[in-house]
Amino acid sequence: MNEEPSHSIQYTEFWSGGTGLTFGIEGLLFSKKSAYQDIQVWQTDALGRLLTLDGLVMITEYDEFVYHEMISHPALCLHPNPRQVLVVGGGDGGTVREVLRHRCIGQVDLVEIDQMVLDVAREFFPNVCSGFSDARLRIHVQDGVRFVSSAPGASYDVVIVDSTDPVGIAEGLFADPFYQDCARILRPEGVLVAQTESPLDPIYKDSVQKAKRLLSSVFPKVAIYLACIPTYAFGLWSFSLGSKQFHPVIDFDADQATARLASLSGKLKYYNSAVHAAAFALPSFVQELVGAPDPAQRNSCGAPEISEDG
Ligand code: AG3
Repeated sequence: MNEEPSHSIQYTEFWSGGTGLTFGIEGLLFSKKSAYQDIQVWQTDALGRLLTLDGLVMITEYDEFVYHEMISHPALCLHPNPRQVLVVGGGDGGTVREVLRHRCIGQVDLVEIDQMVLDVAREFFPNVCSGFSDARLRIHVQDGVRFVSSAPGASYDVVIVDSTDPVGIAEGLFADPFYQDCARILRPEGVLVAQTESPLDPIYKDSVQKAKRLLSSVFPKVAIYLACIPTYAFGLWSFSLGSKQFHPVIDFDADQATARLASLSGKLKYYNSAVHAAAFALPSFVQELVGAPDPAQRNSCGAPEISEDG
């Protein structure tokens, strides 16, 4: 047994197979059942505040920057001139905060199904939802699948899907009709990015595979990228990017991205143009799961290839 100082309260997110991540807890700040899910806010001993939905970690103040920067900036920096952005899910506001750092963005639509998540963010996570007062933001309390199915064609430059795990209310956000609609509402240079779980997760690693397959039938360029998010199940997290025109590695203009990043409001802590290229380099077990990257991408990364048959 590992002898750690005993904390009188602990919170554990149970992963699969009796594994999990335990937080020492100072106190429970909020606990309510909304129309959609159980919502809790915890004050942890070491990682700031923690938001859980149905018992699953959504954000900690400690590492939310990694996830929110990485779900936003790769797509925004790939697009030559993003103006209108749709964020599906992400009611805590972290993704929107990152999108709004780009001064070229004229309008962001945030579609969150659960009003209580927005309220909890306002009350307990002011540094995460700091974009909520930005005049460029419109908040829609609505089901994301329905919003996207009724949105006009070619009306967004970037769509970001910041969902919970692919069960219950988020299931429709990992499915073909939703991706088809996302492609329809994106303009010809449009880029979609979705959080797609951990490739190390024995149960949810299928989500990465499925996202790659479904997006490939809708977008001409599809690539998976990774970031380490220590408080999410199994730590190594995947994002799936579908693009109509620009390949996220081959067509990525690092100088343009660096110039764009220099003009952001606020300072990033994780993403930069070197991280962009690195994030798309896939470990061999992930290549076996989702297929090897485009050969031109491999060359431009200088990454060693693994053979298609493993
Ligand atoms: N969205 C991704 C949550 C997935 C976490 N899964 C888990 N802990 N098992 C979080 C919303 C952040 N804006």
